[in-house]
Amino acid sequence: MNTATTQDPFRCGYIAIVGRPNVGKSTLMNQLIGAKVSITSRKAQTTRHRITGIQTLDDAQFIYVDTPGFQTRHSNALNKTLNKTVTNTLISADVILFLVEAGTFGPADQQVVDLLPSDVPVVLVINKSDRVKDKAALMPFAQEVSSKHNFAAIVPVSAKLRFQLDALQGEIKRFLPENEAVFGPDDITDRSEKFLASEIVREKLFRLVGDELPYTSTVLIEQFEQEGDLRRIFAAILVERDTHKSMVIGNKGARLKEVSTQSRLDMEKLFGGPVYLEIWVKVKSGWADNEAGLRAYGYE
Ligand SMILES: Nc1nc2c(ncn2[C@@H]2O[C@H](COP(=O)(O)OP(=O)(O)OP(=O)(O)O)[C@@H](O)[C@H]2O)c(=O)[nH]1
Ligand SMILES: [Mg+2]
Repeated sequence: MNTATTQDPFRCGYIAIVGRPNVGKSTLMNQLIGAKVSITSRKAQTTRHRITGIQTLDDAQFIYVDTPGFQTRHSNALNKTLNKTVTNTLISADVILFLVEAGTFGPADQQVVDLLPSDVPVVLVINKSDRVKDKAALMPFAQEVSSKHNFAAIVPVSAKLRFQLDALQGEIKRFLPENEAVFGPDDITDRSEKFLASEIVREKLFRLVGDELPYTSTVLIEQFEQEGDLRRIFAAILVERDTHKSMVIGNKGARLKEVSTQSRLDMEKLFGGPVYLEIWVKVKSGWADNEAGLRAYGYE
């Protein structure tokens, strides 16, 4: 814990986390705030919404905003919506974290650089540095990427191993404006438990069902009730076709059971109490094809 003195004005601001898909944006946010509010997986398009993660210290409040990976194909309604979420988040940021993967900078990264405003401090975060055996190779890579934009700071990190996250936090804090706290000291997100529950089930779906399951599968919480400590949650996994339904259910229901068990354990950890969870699989096609369908499933 930092000890605030009267010389230290309180700082509070919004920190946008942007980058191409799969660079580790959500992993980084969760590690920075010390709680898992944003889902992660090795598949691209894991994050589909703007997700806030809050950390409050004695002298500062960090309001991180995790965003979907910027999609290079803009052709369908879902991708357009995801990219709009990224650009809208950039508009209201006090600080921007631009993430790249150590050793890799391609056209998909450049497209995100092209979105960066020139009047907001941008920290270049070189993630997954644990994967680079020869640390000396990070220097020329950092130099190459730093020529693409006028970055306020450059920090190599490993979100997964928590390497250099304190250094990153220190850099961010320097750029936070002097402001009162926006959220309470114990808040970790502005998202509802119902929303977080649907995201947890979607994460297990992404992680436990094979790559053949189309990205248009989604999760809807049909009922969320609290009785004392116990949360009763009824969720529906929506898939495009009957064949996808059997993929999710698995042999004798084994896969759905695993999705359900792992989801429940994560929910109990995040909500801090017992959860009763029932999950059904339903066929519903075409929801991601148009804006009305997207809005119906909570896309902004
Ligand atoms: N080795 C290593 N893997 C990491 C690190 N950070 C994240 N990953 C892995 O990278 C994959 C993607 O992580 P996410 O946090 O979901 O990435 P994202 O940028 O949020 O992805 P989208 O939301 O799909 O854009 C996961 O398998 C993570 O475990 C890291 O520092 N080192
Ligand atoms: Mg993500």
